[in-house]
Amino acid sequence: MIIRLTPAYLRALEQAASIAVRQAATLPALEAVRVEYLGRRGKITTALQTLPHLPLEERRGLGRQANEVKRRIEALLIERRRSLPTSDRPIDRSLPVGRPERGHLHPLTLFSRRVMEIWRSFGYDVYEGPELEEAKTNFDDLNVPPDHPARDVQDTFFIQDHPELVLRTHTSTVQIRWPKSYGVKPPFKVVEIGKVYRHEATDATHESMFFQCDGVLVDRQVTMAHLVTTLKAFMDRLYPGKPSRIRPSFFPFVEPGIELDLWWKQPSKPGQWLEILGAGLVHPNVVRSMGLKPNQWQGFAFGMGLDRLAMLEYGIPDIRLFYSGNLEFLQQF
Ligand code: FA5
Repeated sequence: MIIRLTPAYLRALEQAASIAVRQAATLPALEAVRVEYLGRRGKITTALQTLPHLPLEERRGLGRQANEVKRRIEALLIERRRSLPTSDRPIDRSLPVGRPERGHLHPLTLFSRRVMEIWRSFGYDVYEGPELEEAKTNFDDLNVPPDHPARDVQDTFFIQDHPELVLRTHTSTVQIRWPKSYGVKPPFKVVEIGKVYRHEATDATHESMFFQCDGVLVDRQVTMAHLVTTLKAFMDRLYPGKPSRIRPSFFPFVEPGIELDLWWKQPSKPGQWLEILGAGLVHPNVVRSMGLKPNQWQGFAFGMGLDRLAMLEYGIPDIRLFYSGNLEFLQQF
């Protein structure tokens, strides 16, 4: 068909196109409208092709007008496309939905629960104390002297304008809080698992926030034999047959003090001892802080690094992975 391009013809085309766009109820129908008007052989395209045959004085005005009509039709098509459903299939609301991805417990939570179960089976109570702790409970009551390096701002997170508060540096605070805050009378045995904070550089086995599990038992005539037997029984339940060693050590809140290491062997690396816990017989000054008489009551206490134990359990080479938020790592558990 030979068409004569005129302003009236362009107006008619635009009107027809906008009605067709509005009436298109599906994406394929809308595509057909686009082809009809803007396709290679479409009505607007064909009209534009007639331009060179027009007298020069008509050509310029009509060319501009035709291009404007083209742009307006394109804009209408884009707007209509956004408002149409992306699929022609009717929506069946009774169909089962795809399974949403589910999260799961963090490996340290899973591991803490296992550790807690073992202590519960040994008859221990479970306590949960505050992470924002009084400096007195974190240090003084535990016989840590005022000039001890742990009290330095280089090692401990203090709270600005509140020198009496710290982010607890260990869960050994359970030794004071359990008998004092709860008025629990001896004999008692209790464990606490929780986060602790230290202002220190991190590496594969050190974090500035990590988990500890502390325990304390108070009774009459408690000896190192009770402590060592308890720790061995715990390790045998957690890691039957894993090589361990006990060394003498020093902590202000126990006397005598020991440390326990476990053998850590990673693939293609030489094995090494990894320090897991500190322990000892509760210092008489700490027994007094509990509000008890040291000539009547004795106790043992221990504090272990849960992250390090979990590293051995799951074969994790670097403690920082626990806190990396790396989904590839976390989804393995
Ligand atoms: C203590 O925190 C003592 N409160 C433990 C204790 C309790 C001793 C009761 C005596 C009686 P230490 O700073 O060594 O001690 O920490 C105990 C364990 O926590 C370590 O053996 C180690 O397994 C773990 N640990 C210590 N520092 C870090 C760290 N920066 N990152 C990860 N784990 C750590």
